[in-house]
Amino acid sequence: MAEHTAELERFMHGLMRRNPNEHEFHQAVQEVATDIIPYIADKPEYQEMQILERMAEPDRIIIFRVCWQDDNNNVRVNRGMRVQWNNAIGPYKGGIRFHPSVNQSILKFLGFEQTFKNSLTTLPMGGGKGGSDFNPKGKSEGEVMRFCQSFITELSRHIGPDTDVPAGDIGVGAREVGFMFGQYKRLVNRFEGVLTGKALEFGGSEIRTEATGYGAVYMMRNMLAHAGESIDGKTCVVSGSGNVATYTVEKLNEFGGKVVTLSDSSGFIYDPAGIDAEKLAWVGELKGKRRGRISEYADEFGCEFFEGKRPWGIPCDLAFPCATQNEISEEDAKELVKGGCKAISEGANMPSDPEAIEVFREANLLHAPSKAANAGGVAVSGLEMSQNSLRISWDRKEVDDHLQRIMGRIHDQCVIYGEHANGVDYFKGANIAGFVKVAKSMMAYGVL
Ligand code: NDP
Ligand code: 2IT
Repeated sequence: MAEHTAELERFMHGLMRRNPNEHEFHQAVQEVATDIIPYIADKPEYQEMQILERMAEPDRIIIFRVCWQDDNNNVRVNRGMRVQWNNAIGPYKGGIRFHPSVNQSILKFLGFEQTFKNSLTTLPMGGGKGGSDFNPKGKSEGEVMRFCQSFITELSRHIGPDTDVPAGDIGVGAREVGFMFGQYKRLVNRFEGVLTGKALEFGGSEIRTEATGYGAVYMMRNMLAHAGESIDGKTCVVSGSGNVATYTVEKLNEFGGKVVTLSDSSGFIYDPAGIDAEKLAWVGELKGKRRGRISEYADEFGCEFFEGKRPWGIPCDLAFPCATQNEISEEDAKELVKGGCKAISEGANMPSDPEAIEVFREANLLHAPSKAANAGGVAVSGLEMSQNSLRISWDRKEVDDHLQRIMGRIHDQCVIYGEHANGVDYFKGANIAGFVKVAKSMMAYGVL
């Protein structure tokens, strides 16, 4: 163990020196390296070929200026970026995030994580991530369209259905994908599956919109089943109120769970009566075209809104962080454990900070890491690519069956590599299972 700690320190020291001030990126790599270094300790071929070192370096990062004009004809400038992390097992694949916090560290952590996540899906997809510091909040439809067209005009030189296939993430949904796909198609004069998350009318897949949230719930169902439990009758705490949160709530309701919270960047609502289908539809309206604040839910349905707070202090059986990275601190984690939480499925990417993970580990909670729990979204993106290549579309049941099978396989791979005397370390299981396929492919290619 001691020699693994020394090796981890050496590895992280080098990584931090080469990538200064990229805290989210350091965090994501450290979490993976903690499991991979002991795993490859008796596999000298991986060390000789510097596989982990190579996996911690992106293939390339493309950075570009995005100019557009707002409704008052002011010229605006944002920064666009695409991190093409690793294409050992398939074309680069991963979402695009529009949020003012977007920077190189965040996109590198997401691209790195995506490589392992996509490998876990068992589909042939490499890892990538992109985005911009553009803030879609408060922008008109025309402004969003002009921004998207400008962004994709530059990015179009670097992507393609067999090269790099972007999709949505925070701030990028069907509307933005539509604007980007339309402009790409116009530029290259080809109708091809270059983006996923498209609307059904022009090559989108059934269930893609729902897939990340549904998948996070399937992962929870699988973890609970493995431990002899079920979702039925459980009280659930969910954060966020966007795409992933909404469909997490929908599936939890279907499985007999009771969801009592939702949040956004201004605070959370606590509805002890439960967020049923009708209330959820209202949230969809609120957060869709209207882009309203979740505090309005409290006025509409007569419950409490906690300004500037996160929902982790509310007693629950199950937790689903579905907003953003590092939204569960050590303190939050202790609150969750104190409130009776038994299991967590991470809909958001890297929502638990390292100290929080340690709290959950010590309390022996069932804890599915994001790279396993939210892989349903990119898995159905992979199925959208397959359908585009075949020029056919499958019905809802067919796609949902695939999604459930894939989430089942992800769970089982975590168990294979993560089972121990007192349960399953889902972090370790996901890290090793995600690593193996990419590492073996890189070995086969020699020194690249
Ligand atoms: P949306 O843009 O649809 O929703 C994001 C939600 O998170 C909103 O409620 C937003 O609140 C909240 N949020 C965003 N940033 C912050 C912040 N800094 N602090 C507090 N709240 C915040 O995004 P998605 O639902 O698509 O994404 C949510 C998470 O799921 C992200 O971590 C994303 O990477 C991950 N994910 C998404 C997938 C997908 O298919 N869409 C697939 C896999 C993972 P507000 O409206 O106030 O900004
Ligand atoms: O983080 C993620 O997995 C996503 N945002 C979805 C990526 C995709 O290509 O569907």
